[in-house]
Amino acid sequence: MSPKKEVLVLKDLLGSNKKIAGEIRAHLEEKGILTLNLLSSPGAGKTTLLEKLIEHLHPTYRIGVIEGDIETTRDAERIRAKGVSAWQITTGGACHLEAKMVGNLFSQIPADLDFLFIENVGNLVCPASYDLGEHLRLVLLSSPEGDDKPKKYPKAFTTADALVITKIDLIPHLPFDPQRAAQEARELNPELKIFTVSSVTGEGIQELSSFLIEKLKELRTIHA
Ligand SMILES: Nc1nc2c(ncn2[C@@H]2O[C@H](COP(=O)(O)OP(=O)(O)OP(=O)(O)O)[C@@H](O)[C@H]2O)c(=O)[nH]1
Ligand SMILES: [Mg+2]
Repeated sequence: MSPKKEVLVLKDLLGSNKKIAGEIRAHLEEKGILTLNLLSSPGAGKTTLLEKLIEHLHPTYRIGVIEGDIETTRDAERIRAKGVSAWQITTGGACHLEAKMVGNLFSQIPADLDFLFIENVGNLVCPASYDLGEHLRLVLLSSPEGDDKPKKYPKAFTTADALVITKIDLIPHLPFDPQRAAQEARELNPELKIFTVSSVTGEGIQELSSFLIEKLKELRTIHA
């Protein structure tokens, strides 16, 4: 295929993804379910952060989790062990989730959820191009990855609503400057909300939980 045709095919794919994502978002808004898409490189701490958020939010809030991975149901099993429903999507090789994969699960997802978390495939590049119908996109950057990453992988940061700097308990052992990471990310996206958390010590989890609860209230006020 010529490069020009390849670009056109990609545009078509993204166009139809966008349409499905819009339908998913409208459905979720009607039900009052705040939906979050979590993006990061592999191992940045997405599932561990979800486990911690569940400890804070469940059972006061009803939570469901969609887990995206290339292979295995390990992350869904971790979430179920916390007493929360989880649906695993295994992409069999694809490096990102697409809206139609989320849409296919809809008949299984209870209509009375408060929060639907979608953990994307561990990858800081491809998932950034695919709207899944979420209301908020969280990008995680863990301290061992380095504070220079936002400008090297800009789309994940320009399309996100919030940056969550994870594994801050490790900062004393690393040449990682959270201020530098935050500044780079804000230069790309001045609107970005920034949180710093450790899923080991629990630092910052309360602040992030409160932000999510606030956003749930906003969603329900707007779509009452
Ligand atoms: N020190 C420290 N380790 C953490 C923290 N959060 C997660 N980890 C560890 O980092 C590793 C990866 O965490 P996961 O939560 O599985 O990462 P993930 O982003 O879900 O990984 P994938 O789903 O494979 O992309 C595990 O060994 C976690 O125990 C943290 O806040 N501090
Ligand atoms: Mg995971």
